Amino acid sequence: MATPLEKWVEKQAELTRPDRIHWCDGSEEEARLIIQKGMEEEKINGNPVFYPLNNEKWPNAYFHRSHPTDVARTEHLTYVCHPEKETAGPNNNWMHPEEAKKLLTRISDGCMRGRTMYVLPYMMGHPDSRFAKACVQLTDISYVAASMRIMTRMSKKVIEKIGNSEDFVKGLHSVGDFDPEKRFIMHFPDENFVWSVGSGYGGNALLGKKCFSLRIASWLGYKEGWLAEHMVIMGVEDPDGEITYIAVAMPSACGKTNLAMMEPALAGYKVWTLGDDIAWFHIGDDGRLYAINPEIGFFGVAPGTSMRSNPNMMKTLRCNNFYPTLFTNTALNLDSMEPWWEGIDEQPGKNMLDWQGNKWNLKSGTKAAHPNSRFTVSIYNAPTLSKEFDNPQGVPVSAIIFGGRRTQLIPLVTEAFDWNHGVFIGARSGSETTAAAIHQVGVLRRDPMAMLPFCGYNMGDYFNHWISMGSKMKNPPKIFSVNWFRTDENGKFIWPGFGENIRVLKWIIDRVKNRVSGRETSVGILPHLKDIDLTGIDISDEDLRKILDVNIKEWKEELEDVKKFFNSFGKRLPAELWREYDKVYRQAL
Ligand code: SAT
Ligand code: MN
Repeated sequence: MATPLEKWVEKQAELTRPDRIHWCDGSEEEARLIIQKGMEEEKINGNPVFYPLNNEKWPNAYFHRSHPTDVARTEHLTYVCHPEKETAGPNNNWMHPEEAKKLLTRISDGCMRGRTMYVLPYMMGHPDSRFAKACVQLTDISYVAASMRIMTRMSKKVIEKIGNSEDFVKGLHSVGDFDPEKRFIMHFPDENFVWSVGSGYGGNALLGKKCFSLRIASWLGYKEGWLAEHMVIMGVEDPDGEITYIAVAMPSACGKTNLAMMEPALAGYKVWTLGDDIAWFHIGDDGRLYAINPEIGFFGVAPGTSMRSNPNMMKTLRCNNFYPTLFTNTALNLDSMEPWWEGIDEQPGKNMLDWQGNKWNLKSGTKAAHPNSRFTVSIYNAPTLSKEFDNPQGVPVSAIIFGGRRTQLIPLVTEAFDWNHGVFIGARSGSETTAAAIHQVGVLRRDPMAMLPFCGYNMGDYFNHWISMGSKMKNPPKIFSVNWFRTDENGKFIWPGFGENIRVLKWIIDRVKNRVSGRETSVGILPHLKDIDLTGIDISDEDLRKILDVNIKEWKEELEDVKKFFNSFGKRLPAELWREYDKVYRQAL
């Protein structure tokens, strides 16, 4: 008798009609074969899916060039298909599930013809964790199969675990013919099902990541009393050897990965990495909030990554273990067969190809690597990996930080007065846009909790859920806002960032441990200047004052904009958030 899983795979194969079906076991040998197939048989735009790289300099690493129209998440083609439009909310594109399935059935008819269907069984979360979820994704491209093995715990044991059960998360993925007109990423939250066609790009195609672990999982969390968030999880060890766990939400390409594995500039501090993108939170029996990272890899932005900005990532990328490392849409040095990107330590070579495969040199006047070019690498390569990473319970979080890219107004660091005020800070957060998704770069967009593109239901209800989670915790984390990106009159960043951000984390930890007092302002608690440790850096008091300043006149404009945004959720926006809004607004008058 076929299991529900086998029946489901069979049914998808009847629709998509692959030449072969390959049930993956997650082994090292299999990963090698899949990459081999990508080098020798499968093609994108006439080119091989993978090219081998210089194995001495970049062990076990491969280069991938995507279809030129397929380089970032496509939010306008991403839909959340609840039966009711209101449930999806103004923050999501919506289509009725039946209509969506009709459309995708039409597009997917025979779409895997001539190709191999890979059946990928994987866990999001450690298999021993009661928060982990068993998942199966089908895909028709080696790049996605190889990437999923780096990013998730892929193993044939998951098939045994699923056994005869219907309870597994389903993902159906096909690159189709990469036609942007036939590209859709559709979510069916009530069926634990994601269906993605026409794109091979990370967040569109690695369905365990944003699609399941955020959009669908946020909906599960809403119904079941937990949270799925777009956050870094890190441990900060202080000179006494005590580790404080912190979760940080920031929109894509704001430096989450650099932060998660930072080399602190203050002596005696050490950062331990648990995750750079996704956190699932549950309330523990002790009334604290516990976080796990459901992934086991990094899908990070390459440009800007260097020994200066992120030495631990450079070591991670050059480490050799049984997970390969992939580089997507970087430039390529043809003489040394090394990947190259803007901001890396070395100068470009003489014989370079840009991300599209065109001859390139410094005089070309274009970027060699795509601004959203990426690496896919195992977290087990990281020299900063926390020893708690595989702890099925997760780690207890003492501080939650909301950040974004704001060149003006938002102070370097602010502490919320209490949980609800913290939820307000998260909800009003915004960021100037980057290249991680297809839209205009550099405009301010509200991005509550950095979840606007990833919340799988109405954000008004999501804010309510956050408020109610706070009321259930005896010892909730303290909430903070940070902004590393304030610029001066010449457009130069005032705060040095990177490893120096430890100075801000130190203040946050000092506040968590009640070691320092703060300065109450109308927008939250700010540090006294003397409490930001500036040993060893050159930043003037005047500059520090500037980035820790609250200009209430400018805040008034900000609040008007926040109000418009809040109003878009109508009655679903919780009264608690309007109360927090009014408190700040009255003071800004
Ligand atoms: O494409 S991903 O969503 O995986 C990366 C990102 O935008 O954060
Ligand atoms: Mn992300």
